[in-house]
Amino acid sequence: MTTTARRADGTNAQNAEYTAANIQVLEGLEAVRRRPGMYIGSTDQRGLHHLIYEIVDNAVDEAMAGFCDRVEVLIQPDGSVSIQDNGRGIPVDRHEKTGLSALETVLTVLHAGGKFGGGGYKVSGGLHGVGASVVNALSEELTAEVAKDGALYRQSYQRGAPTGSLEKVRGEKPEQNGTRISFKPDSEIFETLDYDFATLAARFREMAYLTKGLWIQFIDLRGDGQEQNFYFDSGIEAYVRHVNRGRNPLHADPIVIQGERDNISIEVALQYNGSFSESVHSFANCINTIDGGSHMTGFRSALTRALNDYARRAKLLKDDDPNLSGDDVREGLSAVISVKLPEPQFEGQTKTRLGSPEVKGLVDSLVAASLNTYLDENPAVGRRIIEKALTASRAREAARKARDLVQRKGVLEGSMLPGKLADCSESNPEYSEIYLVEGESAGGSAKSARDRRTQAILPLRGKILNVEKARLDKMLAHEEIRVLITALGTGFGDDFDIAKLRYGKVIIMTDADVDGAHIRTLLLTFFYRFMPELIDHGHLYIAQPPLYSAQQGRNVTWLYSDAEREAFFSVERKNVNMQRYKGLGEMNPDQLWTTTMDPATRSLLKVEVNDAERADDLFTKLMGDEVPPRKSFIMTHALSATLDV
Ligand code: 0RA
Repeated sequence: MTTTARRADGTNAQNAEYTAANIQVLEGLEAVRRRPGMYIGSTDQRGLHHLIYEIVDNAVDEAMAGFCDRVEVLIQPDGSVSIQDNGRGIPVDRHEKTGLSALETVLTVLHAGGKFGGGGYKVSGGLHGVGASVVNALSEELTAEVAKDGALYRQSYQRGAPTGSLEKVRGEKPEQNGTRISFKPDSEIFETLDYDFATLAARFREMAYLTKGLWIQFIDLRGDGQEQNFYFDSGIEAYVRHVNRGRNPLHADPIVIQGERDNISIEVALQYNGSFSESVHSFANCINTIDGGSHMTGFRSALTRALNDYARRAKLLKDDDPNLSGDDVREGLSAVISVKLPEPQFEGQTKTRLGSPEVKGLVDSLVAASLNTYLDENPAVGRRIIEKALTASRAREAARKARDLVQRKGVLEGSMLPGKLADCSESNPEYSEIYLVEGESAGGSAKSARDRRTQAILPLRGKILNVEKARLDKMLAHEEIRVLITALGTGFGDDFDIAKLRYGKVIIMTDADVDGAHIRTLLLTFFYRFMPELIDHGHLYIAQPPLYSAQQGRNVTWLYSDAEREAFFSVERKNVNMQRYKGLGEMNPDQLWTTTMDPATRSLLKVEVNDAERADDLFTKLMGDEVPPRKSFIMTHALSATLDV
């Protein structure tokens, strides 16, 4: 089979090479029609908009290359769209490889756009760069008109296939070069032909900001008709002003940074406002890189460094102050970063992050150097920005503390019981009790000694902190306290709920020595201060281990105080083996059970606060800042003073 193609100059070309190429072309376009989603994402309104973007991008590329300053987008009442620019006009001469005109190649060969012609693009946009051929394949009808060198050329297509050859329109002598592509999306492919004016307008606005000096006219002839024009002399500087409108800018004019190196153009505009949010938009070749990438990374690093350097130079940060963080310097920041480069690499699932690693260092060094200069020349602005960042830093520190508190509370409310807790099997608090035991070794003894059905053991390591002086948040930073609260199950602070107490008796069991007394007092203080209900409802107890054992043959007598000891020796005793117990760990589990833990034989002190005021006063005295007299005072007075024995 041979196919006849009429060339732009009106002659016919017949050859096998062309035939093979043409079959490939038709197969390519057929593939697009079979699986449109692969090329434009979807066939809903988004996909529909994508067709327009694709063609407008090509015109904007021509503008970025400096050959075009006007783009008109026109939606007709029947849903067809035409996009016209005043660029050089798509070339119409014969394309080497395909034997077709360059225009037909662009419109029928997948991915051909921008890759032909010696004067191709320096940079190329396009959302996915699928090219005009995809738009052509998905259009019922498409007509391309090119005004070039005083002549007008035209060619039409249906669903991607040319309906005739490229013709030179007789009698037309256009004075200006340019391109107009008009197409009607295929209703067999698209679920809707209903464009959204506002969505399209927002995109055109963005493109106009990013291509300073480009005029985009958008006319919608459907319904009552609408028109919007976008033109920004100052490009992204105007973009930043737009973002900051109504946001109370901290300085009158955006800071503008521009430069070009290694064929990569970099433009940054930034302006702080009174808000707390960050609004930084980054683009690579006019594509909105919503996931950032190397240009964003370079910018952030430069901003943080330059502002810290300036703050130190200007003595707004003292030598021993920590640096401002990235988050601090970006609070209330509005910025636009736009880079243009020959072959951008996009990464990520949606290709919305710029890879191109070489961009990072270029942006970083340009932004840092420019900011340094700007801040030195505009110290009043510099001071305002640094003061804002310092405020952000302080607020962040306060928020962090509050958040820590909340998070810890979350831990306390969780269902996870601490690992150190040897719980009992009884879950009814009426029948269960928990021993708070000082030290691991005593804890071990108590675990062996206990009735595991009703008695839980929680060993507490070392000295719990001095709760009288500690604030709520500091106290919760203490592991032992968190473990204790979790084991009790009541929650804490505002969330305290006595009904959730997991044990009817909370028993403090400490050594009968100075340290034991100290820890006991600390625990009492904690409960008194932070869980007074526990005392009010009569849940808090103190275990009474013996001080001495007196062994006579097989008889062992346990003596719980010096008074008992004296009474014991007030009668004649022979061959008594007296032992003083210093620590709970010195008793074997059997002994601990019979003397201290067996409900049938033990004695417990119930903690009662009869006179709250007096107790409060005492605790304050005990736990105040004067350390030296404290220990002896605790030993001699604490228990008797606060406890109703
Ligand atoms: C490459 C080279 C030349 C023009 C274009 C591309 C071009 C493409 C589009 C797409 C939409 N509008 C456009 N305008 C121009 C010009 C080569 C020459 O100087 O002839």
